[in-house]
Amino acid sequence: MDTKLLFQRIEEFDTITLFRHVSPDADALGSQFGLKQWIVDHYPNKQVYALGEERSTKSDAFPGSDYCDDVTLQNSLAIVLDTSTSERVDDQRFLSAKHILRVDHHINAENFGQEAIVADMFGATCEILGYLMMKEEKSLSAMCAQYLYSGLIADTLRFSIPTTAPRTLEVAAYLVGFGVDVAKANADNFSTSLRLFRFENYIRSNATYLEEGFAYMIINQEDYERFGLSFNEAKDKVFVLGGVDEFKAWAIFTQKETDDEGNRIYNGSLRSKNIQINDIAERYHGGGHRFACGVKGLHDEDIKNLIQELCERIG
Ligand SMILES: [Mn+2]
Repeated sequence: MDTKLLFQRIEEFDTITLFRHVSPDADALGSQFGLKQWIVDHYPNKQVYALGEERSTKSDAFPGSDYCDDVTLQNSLAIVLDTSTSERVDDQRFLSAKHILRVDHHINAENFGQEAIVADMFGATCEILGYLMMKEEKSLSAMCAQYLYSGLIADTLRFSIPTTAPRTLEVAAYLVGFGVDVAKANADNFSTSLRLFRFENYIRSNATYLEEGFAYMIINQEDYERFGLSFNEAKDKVFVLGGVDEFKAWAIFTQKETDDEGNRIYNGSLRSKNIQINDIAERYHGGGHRFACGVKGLHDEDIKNLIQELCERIG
């Protein structure tokens, strides 16, 4: 990995726009605001914009987005974070930027932009940024380190996913050395509201278990609305089914909308203990990591077929 490229490009441009993916998670937001903070700390005269419309409700640990006009954006260096396909970039104006650099830890699905720092063995985009800063011996403010650490523990599930490496923990140690409030980062990411706690218990009580070692839950719109939740609040609950000895793989399908014919349309999150499943997800308008991926736009029939394919793979 070229550990100098990111810093060279930042040096070269006076205006820098930072982009993340739609439905941003803590790694998308942490990498975006962590990098913004770093640039602001080190180059007070550069213009830096963190862009993106969509926000989940559980993101008060991060500031709001900036506004950037089209002309300013066209003259900027666009850094696209944590996003593997161009269509998933929140704010498609990134395409008009003077130069596009991508930093991502997803499996390389599409080459877009002029340059990329892509490393799919890294657990988080925040881990990549922290690694680059560590290797180049950059100093960080406590705020910058806090953002990066938050994204790091979110995507690595507190250093418990299979790709967690000595490097992951070295990066974490490097960040914590700049004054991260570790307990706050943990609470920001993993504490839950009473509404969500009750919804999570509903999932635990009602999930279906198949003897191949697969557990799943189909959640309809009226199910999550009964708990006072929006789609965006309800869709991220796949972790609820994790950590069960009997489950080799698990999934949650959440109804996003109803099509013109009245059919329910679902997005899904798939997880696997140690069997690759992302190639299956790719056949259902999805993809992601080997053991953690998503699918979208599924009808009831698609879900049935997908479950069968997953059971054949793990059974
Ligand atoms: Mn990520």
